[in-house]
Amino acid sequence: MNPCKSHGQKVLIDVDLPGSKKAESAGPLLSLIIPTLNEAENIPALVARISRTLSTAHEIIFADDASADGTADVAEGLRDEFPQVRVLRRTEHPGLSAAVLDGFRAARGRYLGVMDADLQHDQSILPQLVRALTTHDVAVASRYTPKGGTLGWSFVRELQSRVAGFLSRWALGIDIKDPLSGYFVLRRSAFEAVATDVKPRGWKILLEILAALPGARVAEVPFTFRARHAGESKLNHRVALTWLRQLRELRRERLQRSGDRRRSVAQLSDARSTTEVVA
Ligand SMILES: Nc1nc2c(ncn2[C@@H]2O[C@H](COP(=O)(O)OP(=O)(O)O)[C@@H](O)[C@H]2O)c(=O)[nH]1
Ligand SMILES: [Mg+2]
Repeated sequence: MNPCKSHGQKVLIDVDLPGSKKAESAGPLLSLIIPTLNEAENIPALVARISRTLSTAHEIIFADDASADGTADVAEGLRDEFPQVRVLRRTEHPGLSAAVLDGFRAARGRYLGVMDADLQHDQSILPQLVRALTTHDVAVASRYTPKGGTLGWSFVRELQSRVAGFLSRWALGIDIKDPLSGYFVLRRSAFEAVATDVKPRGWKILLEILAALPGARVAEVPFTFRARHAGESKLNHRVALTWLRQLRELRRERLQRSGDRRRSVAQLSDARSTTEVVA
């Protein structure tokens, strides 16, 4: 273990490579958390695709908010064929970020990941994301790297997304190209170092994690964001407003922290995250 300090928070960088004996012996390498709200039609195909793609030991944890369409039952039904599937039936504190955090807490893997249920997130880059964690703390599936993209979006939708990305970078003081991605993996040790700082505000849990890990080494892996397979998007104006509030609070907290830092003569480093595109 090689403890790195960033902004007074300890980030433990462990060096076991995926596939090594030690890595495999302690449970699955990767715990993939999939938050779900009415995704019953999507998850059989999703689980089959993930299982075909990942050769490393993994578990798939559905964090479901009492979906009316029986998503949790459908997921349970997959366990005979795919024993790596687990289901969290959530009854309190509904919400995407809260569901992801519950999934992280239930996870047994050394790496934690988040992916949407609707097949918009290309599972074929999962091995690349996992590999990136041998040298980085966080690996983000990115739509806005040169080889990434979005399929079937209107000009206005793409513009909204890019403006939202720009505002997020500004609020957090980071230069990650796709800070609003809902598809990412990170080392459990990195999450555990900041778990108490990560709040389940709104939808954008990656923003919370990046804000809490200002010295993190972040890799971005390009992918093409596809059209939703079945069902409906839950993104709405309320979600957008919550995101704006989240940004305001994250920026205020960041400025507060940097004010505290300036006042502290003991502060030795002013770590900023380092970002690298891994194509
Ligand atoms: N547990 C949980 N999952 C949610 C909630 N809202 C959305 N999701 C899931 O989060 C993922 C992203 O939502 P989606 O509607 O696809 O958003 P979009 O891709 O921005 O249109 C999907 O897997 C949804 O089922 C929620 O309130 N609770
Ligand atoms: Mg979606």
